[in-house]
Amino acid sequence: MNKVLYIILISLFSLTIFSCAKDTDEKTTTATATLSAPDNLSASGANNTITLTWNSVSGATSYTLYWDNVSGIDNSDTAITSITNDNYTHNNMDNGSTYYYKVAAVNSSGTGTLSSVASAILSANIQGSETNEGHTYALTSSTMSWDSAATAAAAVGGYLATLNTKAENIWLYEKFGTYGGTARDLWIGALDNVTEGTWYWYNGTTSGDGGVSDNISSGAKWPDGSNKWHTNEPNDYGSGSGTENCGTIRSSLSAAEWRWNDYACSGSYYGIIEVD
Ligand SMILES: [Ca+2]
Ligand SMILES: [Ca+2]
Ligand SMILES: [Ca+2]
Repeated sequence: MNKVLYIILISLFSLTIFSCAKDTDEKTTTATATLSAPDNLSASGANNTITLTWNSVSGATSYTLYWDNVSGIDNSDTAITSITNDNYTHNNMDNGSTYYYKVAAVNSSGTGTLSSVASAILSANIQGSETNEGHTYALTSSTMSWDSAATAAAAVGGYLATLNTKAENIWLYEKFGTYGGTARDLWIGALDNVTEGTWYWYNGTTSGDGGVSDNISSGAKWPDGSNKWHTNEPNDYGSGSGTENCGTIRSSLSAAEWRWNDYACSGSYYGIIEVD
């Protein structure tokens, strides 16, 4: 073969290979990316059912929901696929567990980033459960003494709520203070049963917030200057000192009220359970 022709053919062959490689690279860089995580995943539990809602993601063809009854959800957990709405009703769930969820948007490139976690508790002793800021909250199914409410909380791995911020306080009032349309007082985890007038959270102190959570004495205020306790409360009302030693959110007042009252611990109210 002519040596010059041979070199020309080899050169053309190399050029063809180079061109093909370049085409492949361009296809990769222009492919559609997977989608970002849906915001505001929320879980509400009651009556063996958990209802989940989230913000829709532009470009999603469906959503995949991952769940388990232990925390630490990732894409190896049980998946519910092909959800075409931005909500899901999870039916026929067993009582006695806390259920954890994350959701991801799906497009032609696959499953996107998983959302933050939402959770709800189902228990025979609980009538409703909601998530806020990474904590699970639940309302006891009936009224009971403070001690019984604390026992019900421990039975699901929680405690009667510690109110760390005004936002948490108001959120709890709005979610549970008139749950099911009935205004009710709600046991929280505040006590002055050891030394009259010395209020503390029975579940322990909170560090790292400048003492905001732990200051629950009479006259205590949130950082915005609003009072934690209702007007003239706590008043240890009743015959003799130490009569009212357990804290509540006082939602039963005719005027909407998220602030607190002290009641006799033997009183019968609903409890707000908090689970970390
Ligand atoms: Ca709390
Ligand atoms: Ca008292
Ligand atoms: Ca009182």
